[in-house]
Amino acid sequence: MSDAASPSFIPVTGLLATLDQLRIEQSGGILHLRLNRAAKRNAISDLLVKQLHTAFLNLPETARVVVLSGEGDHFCAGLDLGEVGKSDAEHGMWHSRMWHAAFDAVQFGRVPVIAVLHGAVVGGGLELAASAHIRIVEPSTYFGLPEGTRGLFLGGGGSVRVPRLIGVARVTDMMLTGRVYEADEAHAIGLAQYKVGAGEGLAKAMALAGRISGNAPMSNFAILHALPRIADQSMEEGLLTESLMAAISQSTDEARGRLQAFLAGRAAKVVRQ
Ligand code: 1HE
Repeated sequence: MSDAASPSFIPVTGLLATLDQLRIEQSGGILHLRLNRAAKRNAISDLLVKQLHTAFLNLPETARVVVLSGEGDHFCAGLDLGEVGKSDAEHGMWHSRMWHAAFDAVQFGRVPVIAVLHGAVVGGGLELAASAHIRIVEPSTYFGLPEGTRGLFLGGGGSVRVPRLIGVARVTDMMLTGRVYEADEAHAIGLAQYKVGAGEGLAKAMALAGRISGNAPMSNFAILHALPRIADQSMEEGLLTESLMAAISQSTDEARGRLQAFLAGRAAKVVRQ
């Protein structure tokens, strides 16, 4: 992936700079976080998942959007298979819960996360990508869930998040038969919202990040934290949650100012892109 889209990014300092399994840079409100284990295809070791958790719990106050990508030729090869053999059932349970905590911090953190995907997005790599809010695929991207062939099961929230994107039947097929979805088909079935040309993922992410940063913070909060909860609620509960969120959002000074600006002809109209 080309870096040309992000010339003004500079490395972060402080705690986040100590996370050696990640490479983290910031430009204004955009934090670019790369998985930095290319020699192992960004396979997720215990150390990497802990560092991801730390990073998302300690985002700089100034960050308004995170762009997540992978160094090297692949986004992520999933669980570090070199670490699995040590597991008994109790360790396996806590290992999975550690991943849940980390990926919950990605999905239910303070800021929207855009994943720029290329090469392999497999196993735990897909579980991580599914925790992001926006997924962009380049033509090299492919998705797989090889857990069945390794004698494993999903453990990073994938059995909860991936069926919500593409349905239980497709996930069942991927896991039973090893079916791999290439970028075009993955985009068509909803594994990614955007499909771009080779090397264009980061530029697309930066453009989307700019738009997201321009939203009212309370609206972004509602989109991240209320929308997925509403989807999991009964219709009656969902409608009530929606009413609460709508009332809170529209009663902020930010909303009042934005509505007045529109009515005075000072705000952008909805435009076709
Ligand atoms: C790894 C891993 C890994 C690569 N754990 N070390 N995930 C998988 O079953 C995917 C396994 N990986 C692959 O199928 C391939 O590596 C790829 C298709 C992703 C990339 O192929 P390639 O040809 O570019 O790389 P490579 O030569 O296979 O791997 C380069 C090195 O990375 C090599 O180590 P080296 O020391 O010999 O150089 C590989 O061993 C290493 N490597 N992938 C450990 N995954 C919470 S539950 C989640 C459950 C899962 O995620 S199951 C799916 C696991």
